[in-house]
Amino acid sequence: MSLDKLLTPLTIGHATLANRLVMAPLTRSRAAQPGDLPTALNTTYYAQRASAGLIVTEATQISRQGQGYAWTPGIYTDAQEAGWKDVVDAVHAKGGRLSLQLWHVGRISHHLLQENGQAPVAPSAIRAEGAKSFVVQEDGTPANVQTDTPRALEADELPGIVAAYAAAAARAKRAGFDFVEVHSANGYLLHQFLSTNSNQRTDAYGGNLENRARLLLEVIDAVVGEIGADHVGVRLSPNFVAHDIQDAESEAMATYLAAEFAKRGLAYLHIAEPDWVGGAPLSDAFRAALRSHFNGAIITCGGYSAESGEARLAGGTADAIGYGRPFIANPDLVERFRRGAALNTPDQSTFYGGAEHGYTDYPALAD
Ligand code: 8OZ
Repeated sequence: MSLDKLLTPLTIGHATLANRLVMAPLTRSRAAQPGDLPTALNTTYYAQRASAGLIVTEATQISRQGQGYAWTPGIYTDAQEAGWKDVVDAVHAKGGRLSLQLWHVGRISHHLLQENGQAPVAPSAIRAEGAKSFVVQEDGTPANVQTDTPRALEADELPGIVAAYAAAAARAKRAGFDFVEVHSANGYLLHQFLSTNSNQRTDAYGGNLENRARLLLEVIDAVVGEIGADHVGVRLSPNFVAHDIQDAESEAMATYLAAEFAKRGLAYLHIAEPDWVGGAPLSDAFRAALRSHFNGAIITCGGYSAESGEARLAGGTADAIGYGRPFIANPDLVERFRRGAALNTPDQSTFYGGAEHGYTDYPALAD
């Protein structure tokens, strides 16, 4: 089958991508310790995948408070920024583009990851039942553990969280990223504010749809103020059901937000589709509603093949397709799609943690 759409350039915000394959954000848990630093190995991994139209980096915490898993990288120290600059320079040298995904996990965390062993923070003091953090325990052994009961954020703490996103965006700009992507999906802090069951606040940040959206929009405005709307994307996951998120209003929220993002001129909206974690598949009517409310580029992500991605683009409700697992196992995924070549199979046992194996040693096609 010809991939006329997937292999066509796309202008998003200020930049033109060489094709419409987006490398999805993928947590790989290989940052250097201490300091949660991007490394030369991370640079090699991203540079191997530079032929993607756009690389969205692994989720990157904007603060120590925003961390929920050991060994994920940050973007709040000078050394982290320097590590990311090396990643950006290597990808740019190969003609690629990158978006840094800005992350605060909220309640999906554990006191062993927090400063002074404090409780994690969230809109309300409601534990995410069944959700796991990844920690290094006091005896030095790593483990997946039930997340802690969070402490509800005071209203006067929220400006500090907004400022941490803005500071992270400023660092991303200095490191040379083409975009930042505000992670408001998958049950993390901003999604916890959006969702009816995780946000039980009675102040201006809860109680109705507009109030639940307020923190995200304040974050977006602060990030836009720092780097410009044409450098900013955002990720949402309507119908997402993991991390103890249950929200009958998630489609209405996404549609409302799409219009708010359009008013602000954001570069792109990235949708994490629910089917791979469970949750009702997105309907065509909902996809069309997002399209009609948002005038920037729409990236959609979740279990696509070359063929189903091409068909989605042909259907007109998305401009680019996010590929996750295929990019883990195929650094040259774009070339493989172009040639109709077979794909390497990803090895789940090496997704998180470790070193080169399962990270930078997947073979590219022979020339
Ligand atoms: C897998 C493992 C840890 C984190 C997400 C940042 O789902 C993640 C994540 C995925 O957005």
